[in-house]
Amino acid sequence: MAMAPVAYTLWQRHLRFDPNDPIWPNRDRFVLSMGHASMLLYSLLHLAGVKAVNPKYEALGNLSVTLDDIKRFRQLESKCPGHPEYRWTSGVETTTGPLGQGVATSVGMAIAGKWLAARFNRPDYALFDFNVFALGGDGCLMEGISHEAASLAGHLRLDNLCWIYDNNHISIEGSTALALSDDVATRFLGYGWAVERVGDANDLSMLNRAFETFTQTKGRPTLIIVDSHIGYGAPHKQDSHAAHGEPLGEDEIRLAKKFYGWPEDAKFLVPDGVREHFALNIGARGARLREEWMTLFEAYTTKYKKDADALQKMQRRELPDGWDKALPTFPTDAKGLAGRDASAKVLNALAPAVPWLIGGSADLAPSTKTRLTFEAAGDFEAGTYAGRNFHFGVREHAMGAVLNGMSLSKLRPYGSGFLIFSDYGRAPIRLASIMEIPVVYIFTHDSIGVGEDGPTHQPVEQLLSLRAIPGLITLRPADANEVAECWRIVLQLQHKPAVLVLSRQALPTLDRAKYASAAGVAKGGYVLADAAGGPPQAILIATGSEVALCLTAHEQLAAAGIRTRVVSLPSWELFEAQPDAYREAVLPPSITARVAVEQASTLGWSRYVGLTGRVVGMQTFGASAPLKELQKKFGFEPDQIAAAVRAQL
Ligand SMILES: Cc1ncc(C[n+]2csc(CCOP(=O)(O)OP(=O)(O)O)c2C)c(N)n1
Ligand SMILES: [Mg+2]
Repeated sequence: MAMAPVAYTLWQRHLRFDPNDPIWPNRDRFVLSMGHASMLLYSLLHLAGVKAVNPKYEALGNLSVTLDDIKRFRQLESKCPGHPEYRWTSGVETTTGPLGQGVATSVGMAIAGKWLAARFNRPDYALFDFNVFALGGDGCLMEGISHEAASLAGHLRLDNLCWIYDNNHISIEGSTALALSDDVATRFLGYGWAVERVGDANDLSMLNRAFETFTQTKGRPTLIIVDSHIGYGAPHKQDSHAAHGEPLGEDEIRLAKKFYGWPEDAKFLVPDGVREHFALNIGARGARLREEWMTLFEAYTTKYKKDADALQKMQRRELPDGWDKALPTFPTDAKGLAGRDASAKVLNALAPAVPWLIGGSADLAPSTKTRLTFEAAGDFEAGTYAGRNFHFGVREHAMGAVLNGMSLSKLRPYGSGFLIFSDYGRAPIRLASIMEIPVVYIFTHDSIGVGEDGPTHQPVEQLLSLRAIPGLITLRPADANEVAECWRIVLQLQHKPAVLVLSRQALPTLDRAKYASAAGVAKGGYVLADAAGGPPQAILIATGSEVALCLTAHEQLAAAGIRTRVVSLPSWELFEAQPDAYREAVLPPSITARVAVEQASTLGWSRYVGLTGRVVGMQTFGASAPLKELQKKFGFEPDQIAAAVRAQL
């Protein structure tokens, strides 16, 4: 209720958005970061007559949000779920609800706007100049992620970004004075933002001026602080946290309607002329702007065919033809290559063929090896926005949300860091999976293999916890050729995020003439080495750096006349998606002597080794010591693995 005038002014007078085509690439973005106020967004989508878009990106004739959906707010199948959900309700630009995520995601969208403009605009062809608006409350600004994201946005001088702060001094427990005494204006000035104030959320002309000032402000993002009264017009609940946390109740609703001069008995009333009023403003303006853009894009297509083609492909999350031609294969090498180094080679081979594959690191690129090193790659920096190497700073949480915003804008972003710090950015990874967007995460330093850095830097439960996120594809490749195959799979994902879990230390590049082809990675798991002279007596299952240990154990056991099979299982999710017949061929139910080896939490492995199998994994945190000593201490040596197999038999 309180923010309705703000949303009204923005949508009706400023937002460049065509309700008939809510995915038009150069539309302004509106993000409702305070996802609990979802009804504000649903009302806008309904009143503006926003049309539904199907999974083939076709705008259908029907409304995205019907009055019936609104009547069925928060009920199963309604297009109006409790919090706004991308992909479920057309016109919702990003899923929000976890406070702070929306504002941070909007930074990614603004970054995408700058990148697209720098890469695709030509003299007389301003294809991209959209603005990004995000509406957030006290909660969004209290969350740490907003601090990280605002700091990055200020540094990058994103003048296409406008946050609107609903300054109502109320959150769930009561007055914000309980826990907040920031000087928000000074805070944002310190980040290099322009700050404006609107003292009354009902003052449409002040709001209008604030948005106009934003569009004229160059070189910095804008924060508009709007003073408002939660539950405005509800006489007993206004300015109280009860207006946030409880239904107003029948009597209070009547009084609020009276205050607004509304028929007190009417429910779900849209007075005559309201939809027409929206059609005449946001509708007419949006249709005209989209039409002009389409004409511009047609001319652009004749003149810059290749770029136009790239844009079309990006919109559909397709890849350029022949993108995987440059995918390297690696020769057998006992000394081998670290997972991160193999990934660097693959990424740098593929990136020239996929120009919108862009990303970077939370200040760890020299360690994660994610830098694009070819000459044309460049750096994305304030003022020079065409670069492909991003520097997110030491801000893992914001990095995740920014990647989401970039992906929602149809770029193909990746972000990187140490696996241990995936915890810091877990919330946006989860949201990427809920939204079904193909963000790629490259997490290196994947285990106690980190060695001397010790337990604070050695992941134990992170891999398992990423596997627990529904829809997320995790991959922990065993050698350089598996790394290449992982990238082949990951880039083809259109609606799933993926995590590449890579080693810091060298892993031998396996002899693929002796062992099975790394193409097996596509199935998530495959028989890498099998028993000779009869069916296997036991199965060894491993991922990543432990696969080579298992191969050594397998050979030791073979010399002693014990027949084992070694299964490389880089991706549980891909393996689980295979037909039963394939999974049973790889892990025959009749062979119950099984040992799984992974330098991570053992939780979950019983799925593959059964109740009687053995898991060689981590039961505790690691320790600071050279890798060799840690392997010995925690049981990751071929002798110990072979002993586990013997015990199983
Ligand atoms: C990360 C996160 N923590 C907690 C919540 C639960 N929560 C929902 S709204 C809210 C209070 C938000 O206050 P504010 O943003 O000022 O919204 P207002 O009450 O003014 O509408 C909280 C704590 C949440 N949605 N997300
Ligand atoms: Mg508030």
